[in-house]
Amino acid sequence: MKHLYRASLTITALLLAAGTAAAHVTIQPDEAVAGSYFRGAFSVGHGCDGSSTISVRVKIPDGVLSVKPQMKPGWTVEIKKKPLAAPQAALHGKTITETVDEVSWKGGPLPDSLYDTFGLMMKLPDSEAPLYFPVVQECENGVHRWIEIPAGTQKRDELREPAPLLRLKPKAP
Ligand SMILES: [Cu+2]
Repeated sequence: MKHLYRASLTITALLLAAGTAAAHVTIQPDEAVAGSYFRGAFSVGHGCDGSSTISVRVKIPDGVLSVKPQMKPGWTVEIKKKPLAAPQAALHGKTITETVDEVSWKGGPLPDSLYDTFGLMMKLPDSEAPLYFPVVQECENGVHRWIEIPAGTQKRDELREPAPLLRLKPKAP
């Protein structure tokens, strides 16, 4: 009986952790093929201690190119660019010398009682290293900095404000 009770406690704790983690800012889908053109969305599952979200700012990791944010009625989109180390080939025979460094959506407000998603289209790097997209979520009162990246053997669900993670899988041979 004791074992059963302990097992149910563990399962409950795991479910709670999963549920809470899912309510953080995450990217969906959270897995993609390396080197592919990918469309994902940052899901904002809650505000800051009950306060409404008024801005979502996403830092684009190095190696991600051809970034295009989703247009969202009621939100203005700001795109900041950074120079590339070397010119790169892009779609339709174009060559690019700069790429998107940061995207921010301002507006709303998005109440704590509702969720919303903020989409991005992008070209993923060929390497299969996981990609972290640090996000700063500003609210009418308060801020969440989803910018923590696990160091060494640290687990992601040990972090208080983990950065959204996109896992990359190899291209099909
Ligand atoms: Cu959360």
